[in-house]
Amino acid sequence: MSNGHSTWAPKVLLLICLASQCNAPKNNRQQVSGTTPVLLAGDTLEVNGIKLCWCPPGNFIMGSPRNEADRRPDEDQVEVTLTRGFWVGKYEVTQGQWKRVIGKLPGPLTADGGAGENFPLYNVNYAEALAFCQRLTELAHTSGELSKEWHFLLPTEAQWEYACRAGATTATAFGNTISNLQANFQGKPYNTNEGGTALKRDAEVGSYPPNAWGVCDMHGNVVEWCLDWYHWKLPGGKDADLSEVKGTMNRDSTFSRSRRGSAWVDDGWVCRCAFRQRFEPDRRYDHIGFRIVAVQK
Ligand SMILES: [Ca+2]
Repeated sequence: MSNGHSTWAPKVLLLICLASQCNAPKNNRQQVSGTTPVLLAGDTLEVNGIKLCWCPPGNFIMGSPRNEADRRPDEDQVEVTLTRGFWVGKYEVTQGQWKRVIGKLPGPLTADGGAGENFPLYNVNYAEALAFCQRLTELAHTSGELSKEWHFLLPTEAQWEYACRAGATTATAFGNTISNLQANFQGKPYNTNEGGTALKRDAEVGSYPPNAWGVCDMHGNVVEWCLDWYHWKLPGGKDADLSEVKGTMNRDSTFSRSRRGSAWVDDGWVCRCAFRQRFEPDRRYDHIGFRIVAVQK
């Protein structure tokens, strides 16, 4: 996709301001009237050294069709409209970015999880991930890199799946198959005998090909926290946001947040765009991290 817009900060601010003035077109383009720039899906932006990809407003079918191999019953399809475009992290948040924005890592590093500036952050709970978003927002407002009408957050499940699919209606962003040539998971590839080698540990972010909108590692590497509470039924409709609505209760009467995207410990079928998991928000694990979005307030 076009990466024609530079990451030069004043231009970035201009683009964000322009985006905030737009209505939702039906195609994958964010049109701005007159001679002003046009934001295209996959256009890039960099804030505080963190690369982001543009996800235009649009409609999509969230979840999986009944005939998709290995689907689960909490993936029944719904139609979703996202009326406003948003920026999504090109990569999972890295350990280096965490150190720069927050300081001390939130949890221990492990041998399998990996250590290094470009490895994804993990062993982070939901509140800590949100605190990162809040601090990054403060820094970006102060530096002028982000308009005050925008802020960083975790993606809703709808935003996550929209960015993962990048226009694809297939089981994965790469078609109805996925292998270790395309994503970091272990175990059987999905719907293919294609090879590749499972690392059986984390990889540096961006070690695998991006999807059509330039976003990397939506399939595999670390699972990613979403903003929403987990609801058995997918939220459909306009700008679905279940971050304030507690959903399906766990057996022990607790509630879970949603997490998406599979990890280096998972089989290939878990990499499907529609695959969903839950996790109690105060817990942490060495294969669960997050990625950010920038959205209008
Ligand atoms: Ca991931």
